[in-house]
Amino acid sequence: MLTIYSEQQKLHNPAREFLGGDLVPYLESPKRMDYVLEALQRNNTGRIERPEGFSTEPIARVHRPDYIAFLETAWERWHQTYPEADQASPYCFPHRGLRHVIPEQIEGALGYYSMDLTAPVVEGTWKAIRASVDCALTAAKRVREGEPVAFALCRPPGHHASVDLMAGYCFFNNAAVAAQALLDKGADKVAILDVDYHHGHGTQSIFYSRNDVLFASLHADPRQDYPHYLGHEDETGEGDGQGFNLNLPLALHVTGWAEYRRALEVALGRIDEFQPDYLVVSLGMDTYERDPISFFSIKTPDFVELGHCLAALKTPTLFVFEGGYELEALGNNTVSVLEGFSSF
Ligand code: OKP
Ligand code: ZN
Repeated sequence: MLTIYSEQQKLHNPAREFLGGDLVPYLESPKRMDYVLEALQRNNTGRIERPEGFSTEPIARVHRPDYIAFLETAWERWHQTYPEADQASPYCFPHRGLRHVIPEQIEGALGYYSMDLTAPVVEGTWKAIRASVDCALTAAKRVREGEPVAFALCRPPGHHASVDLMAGYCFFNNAAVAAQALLDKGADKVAILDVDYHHGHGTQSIFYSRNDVLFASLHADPRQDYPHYLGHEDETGEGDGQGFNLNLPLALHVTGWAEYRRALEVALGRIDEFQPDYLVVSLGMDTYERDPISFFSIKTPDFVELGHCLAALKTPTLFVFEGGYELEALGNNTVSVLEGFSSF
């Protein structure tokens, strides 16, 4: 399977994140990609190519122009205010009852464009998030040109980023930008299946009122885990998009492959009915039993079967890498999905 990867993605390398009332080492580390690359090479999964460089135009099809412009200069502005700091985080947000006017000052603006504290901006963030989108767009282009399937080894991930908000380690929504690019280049319908442990609330909100993109997601019940405020079963789309959003929340601690597979069949049935021109898979590997921040118990061989199930749709497919934080097994688990898909 063709993989698209860029070393530039390592430039986003925050040292710390807030977790459990403390500052801890940043989980979404550049090392994650090394573990995946090593496993791809060890298993001879196929060519690994660098992405083409795209302009911000395809990003602007999904994200608001002022959000894109903010991200481009956020580090510089922060650095002028806090020359000693190695990362930028907001501390204050336009919550209920407050005005949504974009503040001049960088900390206020950061809060305006952030849902939470888990997407710190550092010096290399802009280059890395551009490279991450480039990987998704290049892989999409290859699939459009006839490659049956491609894997975009993206990082930082994207599925929590919405039109004008960063959240959950995400800045630009790589899967959403790729899906929109496929539509802009002539596809009529694209399905996005999100198998990350966390609900892809950014992707959901981007396409919530659209019927040319079906969004289906299997994830931790938002009553029990991040992103806490979106991802419930009764969110089914609005307006033209009514019926084109499918959430399958699953309970923590009791979801193994048997339970997961039942929900997967529901999602695959809906996708099959939708008859998309392309399938984009938001491939999070944090459903794994030993993931440090997650509570499902999917095992390595189950990921092979997941790949099989996805291939059964017989649809040109783009895998876009999302979460997964158990480094030792991350490579084998990712390769398991891709090989399960290819060997169907
Ligand atoms: C990003 B991706 C919960 C802490 C959650 C943020 C998680 C972001 C996940 N106790 N921290 O979907 O893998
Ligand atoms: Zn996740």
